Amino acid sequence: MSTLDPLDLYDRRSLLSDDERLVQDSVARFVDEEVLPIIGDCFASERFPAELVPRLADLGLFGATLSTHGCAGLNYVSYGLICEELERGDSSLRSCVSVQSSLVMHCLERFGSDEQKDRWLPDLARGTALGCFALTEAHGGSDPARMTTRAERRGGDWLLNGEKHWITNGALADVAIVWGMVDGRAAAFLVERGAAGLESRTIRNKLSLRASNTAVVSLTDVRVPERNRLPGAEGLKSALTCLNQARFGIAWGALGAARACLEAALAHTSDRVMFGRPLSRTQLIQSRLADAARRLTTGQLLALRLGRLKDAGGVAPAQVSLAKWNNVSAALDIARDCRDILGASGITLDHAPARHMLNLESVSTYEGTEAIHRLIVGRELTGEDAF
Ligand code: TGC
Ligand code: FAD
Repeated sequence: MSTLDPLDLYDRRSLLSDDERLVQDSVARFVDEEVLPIIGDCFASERFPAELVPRLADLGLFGATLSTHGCAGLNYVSYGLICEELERGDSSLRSCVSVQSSLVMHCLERFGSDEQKDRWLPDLARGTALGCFALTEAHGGSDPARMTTRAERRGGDWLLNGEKHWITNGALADVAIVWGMVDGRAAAFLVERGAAGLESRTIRNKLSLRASNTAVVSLTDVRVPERNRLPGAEGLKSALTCLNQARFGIAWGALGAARACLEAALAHTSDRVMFGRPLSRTQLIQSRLADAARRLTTGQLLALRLGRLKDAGGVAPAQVSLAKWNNVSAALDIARDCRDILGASGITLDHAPARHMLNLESVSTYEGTEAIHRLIVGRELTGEDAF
């Protein structure tokens, strides 16, 4: 019999360092012991498992690639593995960590003042504060350059007006990084919980990412002191730089969801007897399982290569886009097929594939839809902007 791991056919694990394997194992254990037992109920009841936030912080998962302010200073491959293991549990937990780490802490580290970093990074790392990143508006998230949120000078302060939609952690956040236009150019502001004129409303009845908080954040004459403007954030380019970080994590994370689905389908087909033999002994089922393994394996190798490039000094945005597009699309295909392979039981929350399948619909939409990533890669190939 073969000794290959069906969920890691090319032994990607042997390409990891001891430290990276340790990170993967500790997050995997956390997911097995503390996430999987509760996540189905959280999804069913539309509840973000806030009780896990201190545990995520204890494990050093917030801002894991930063090396100051109490952060773990891990490499990007480790960050990818963290995202993958968390999303094997549920996309909602990876989302929470993506936003906190890539969109809030990285943004502060990259574009914030020393005072802003000292004020927020330690609390964000400890999980005693949560952050959110408010870029998207209702009229179209794919084209954030057309945002209508405005910041105007009022003496030494700024007055913010606008409305942000679909904001992860929006109703839970202690601090929001809000993007708004100043003289036709995007700028970023730290808006703290409790600021007069700041309101957030949780979006209910989502059929996807039900264990994640998603909110509308509205700002009516919110007064923000100059010291809360991120001095280094200049134009949309700065926001897009943060998106690269989050998209990198998603390219890994989606594979965790895919792995959970394939694992469930392998277990089911070896037990389920149909027409007098296990499903796993039929050609069509094997073909579908092989197809899932092919997609998962190519995604795993692509993610690792992307991570090694990033650790070696950087990746081009189009390289991140191709990986986000490929791996999320592969994961969605795997989740949908594994859901079907489980038959009627596949539509329940007793099995992971339907939950992952529904979550991955959001994962495909946020951080740039598939169309946007195709166009980013197309622009890289042709030099033509076709958005
Ligand atoms: P464009 O003219 O292309 O670029 C403006 C400036 O930015 C530079 N740039 C980038 N820089 C760094 N990284 C990138 N990925 C960059 N892409 C572009 C560019 O060089 C230029 O610089 P400069 O110096 O010339 O000014 O801008 P555009 O307005 O044409 O838009 C391009 C487009 C469509 C690719 C961009 O708008 C886009 O990516 N749209 C998708 C929006 C998106 O992904 N939103 C995500 C919101 S956050 C979210 O979804 C969180 S989900 C959280 C979770 O729960 O996990
Ligand atoms: P649209 O931009 O309206 O796109 C609709 C459709 O048109 C898509 O299929 C798209 O691919 C297609 N399309 C758009 N332009 C073109 C084109 N030029 N050519 C061909 N097709 C095109 N945003 C934040 O700022 N912060 C967050 O924390 C955050 N969290 C989110 C959490 C969830 C659960 C979800 C679902 C979204 C979140 N978002 C967040 C918003 C997300 O980034 C946007 O939903 C996304 O960018 C797409 O924008 P849209 O939904 O307005 O779709």
